[in-house]
Amino acid sequence: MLQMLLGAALMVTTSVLVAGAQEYAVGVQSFLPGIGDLGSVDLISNDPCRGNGRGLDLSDALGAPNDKFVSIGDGGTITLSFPNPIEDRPGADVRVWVSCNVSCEPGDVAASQDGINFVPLGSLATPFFEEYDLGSVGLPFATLIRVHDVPSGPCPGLGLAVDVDTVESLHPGSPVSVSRQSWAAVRTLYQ
Ligand SMILES: [Ca+2]
Ligand SMILES: [Ca+2]
Repeated sequence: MLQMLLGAALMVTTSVLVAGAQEYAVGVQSFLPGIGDLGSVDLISNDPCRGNGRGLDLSDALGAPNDKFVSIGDGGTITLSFPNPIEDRPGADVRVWVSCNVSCEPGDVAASQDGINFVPLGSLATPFFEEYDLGSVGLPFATLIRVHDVPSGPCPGLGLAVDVDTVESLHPGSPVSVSRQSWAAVRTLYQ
């Protein structure tokens, strides 16, 4: 039994050492569309910032950044899920990718571990992407990231709703998190 436990401890150490690369949002956990400026957008040019609107396709907010955006509607909210929990490690842990027009249609970002309680991470108004640190708000990990559009942006006529390209997990937790939880559970049983 003890040897098995030591083996588990060694597995945890190995997993920490080989922790993986970035991951991107893979699912829409919930979507509450706002009213106005709702749909998908293909970027034409960053200079000047221009896009072509089309029908709403929520998959445009998933995967690697590709200049295809979901404009979530004025006052809308989209919550995205990931293959693995996002862990707090040194520096920023979450990168939210948005359009060049976000300063005219700002939003805010929050993180959740359970889909019920969301902790604000900060505002979203910097073109292309903005980064957030889970540790700065006391979260050791998060499983969901929510982007909320601040209603009625500061540039009337130039777009109302934040355009979400994707959300990136800079510090995917698995298999580290699973190993840690398993080890903690085993150790509790052993004691
Ligand atoms: Ca961090
Ligand atoms: Ca996209």
